[in-house]
Amino acid sequence: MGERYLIALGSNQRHVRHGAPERVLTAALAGLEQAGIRVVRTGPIVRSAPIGPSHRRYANSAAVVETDLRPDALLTALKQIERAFGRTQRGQRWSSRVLDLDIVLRRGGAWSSPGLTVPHIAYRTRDFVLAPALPIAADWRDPLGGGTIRQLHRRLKRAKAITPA
Ligand code: A4P
Ligand code: MG
Repeated sequence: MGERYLIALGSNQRHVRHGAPERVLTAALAGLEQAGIRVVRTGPIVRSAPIGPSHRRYANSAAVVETDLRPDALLTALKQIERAFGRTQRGQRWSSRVLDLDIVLRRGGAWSSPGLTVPHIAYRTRDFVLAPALPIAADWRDPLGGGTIRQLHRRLKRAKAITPA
């Protein structure tokens, strides 16, 4: 049947119609459904300071989705939704964005093709990905040996307790 994926959602810019980043994320979940991507579970919305050059705070969340789309086709669909939300900035990596949709994990295992790497290369050390994913995908296992979301989250908390960010 369908494939399951863990998607990370991020926003640190208002949308002309939807408004604040939190509302952008809620609207993005509806956008996924409209694109035929079934949202099975959604995590909480967390707020955090930006990593990288942007100065605006982020709202982040996570969703488990089910779809027949293979990873490349899913990425294309996610980029279409980002564009529909007016994400136009290109060139500067980590710049402010209305909506960022990343594929964090795929239930069926790792995936690598030009332009797409799953698991997402940076998710293991990002609290703004792991914290919203914890209530909905705690037992999902990193196919490259990184452990479960629960273990990754615990490890990150421990590391932070030793070396404050
Ligand atoms: N790409 C490769 N693998 C993937 C994947 N698993 N999921 C490629 C999605 N895309 C993937 O992404 C650049 C290219 O990565 C895509 O075209 C795709 O082919 P992008 O979304 O266009 O650009 P980006 O997001 O600016 O770059 P990047 O490197 O993905 O940045 P990140 O890692 O997404 O980080 N701070 C807080 N607090 N919260 C955030 O959400 N996000 C970022 C962006 C920085 N700081 C943040 C946050
Ligand atoms: Mg991205």
